[in-house]
Amino acid sequence: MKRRQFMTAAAASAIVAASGSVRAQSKLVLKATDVHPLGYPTVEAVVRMGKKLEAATNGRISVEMYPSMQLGGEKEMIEQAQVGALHIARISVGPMGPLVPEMNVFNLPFVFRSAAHMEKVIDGPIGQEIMQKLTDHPTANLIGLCWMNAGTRSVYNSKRPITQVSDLKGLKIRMMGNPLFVDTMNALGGNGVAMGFDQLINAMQTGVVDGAENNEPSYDSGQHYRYAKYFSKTDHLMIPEILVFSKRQWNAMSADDRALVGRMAKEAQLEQRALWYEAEKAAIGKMVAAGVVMNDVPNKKEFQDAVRPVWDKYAGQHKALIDRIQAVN
Ligand code: GTR
Repeated sequence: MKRRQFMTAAAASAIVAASGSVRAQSKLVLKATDVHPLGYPTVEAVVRMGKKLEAATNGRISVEMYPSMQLGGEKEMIEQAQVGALHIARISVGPMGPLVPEMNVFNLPFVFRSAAHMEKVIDGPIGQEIMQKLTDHPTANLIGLCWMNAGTRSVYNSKRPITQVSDLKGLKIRMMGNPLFVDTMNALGGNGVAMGFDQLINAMQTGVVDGAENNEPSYDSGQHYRYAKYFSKTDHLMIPEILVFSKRQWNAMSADDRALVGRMAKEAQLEQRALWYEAEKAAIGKMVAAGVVMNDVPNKKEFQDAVRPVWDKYAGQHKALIDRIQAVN
């Protein structure tokens, strides 16, 4: 009896050891998604990150990319990452603002002076702190991996060029799902309509909205120019994007694997940036070729003054943070 018990224990520990080594070597396929198509800078950066992870782990860790809203719109992507149904999601800070209040500071209209200013902020301690707020958020269930560039957002519509604030009067403009953006459009005199990126084409086709606002690469790759040919360089928002990782999966990974993913994500941040500037240039070229009517806004200050009520409503609670952002140069 004694002997039998001993053997059973030995057999059990052999099984435990075997399953441990199987676990150490078992393949991990990280499911990643993005609203944008293959080739878009954010998608390409994550695809490249996957190849690097695969090379660094001899194929043990890889990334499977689901581009073009294959897993739903941005809201669905966030929800799926939160429950661990997917592992990596590239999302905008836009819809994260209501969840992580400090992130909403990046969503304030005209908060950054220039792309260089924005990059300095996200690359520095403020960027790190704000990303950490997301990671530490008690119910978000997400790990913030890195920032990405998304240029500036400008208004486009099917009716007329916007050269001054009053041109927006009466226009229904789709905004991202965050009350701050609806308030921004309303402060400018338009009618802000919140909806997902995945619903926008249909809304423009059916006249539910007259247009939207976004950066040039999204306008181009989303083929929004087919429904809204007036693209007016309002540059009212400069919202960075983020790569998030499911906390559930993160907690299941070894410290080494986490460090590796974290390091590669940091590299992806810079790789995406270079791709971003190329894509922006290419998109503008394609917009010209597609006959988009583009115009500059001669008096930006008029737009900045018009969104003061948005600052009054949302900025007060973050004054110290905003002062620090403005002091970065
Ligand atoms: C894009 C951004 C997406 C999404 C989209 C939108 O510029 O990359 O993540 O936020 O805008 O307007 O919903």
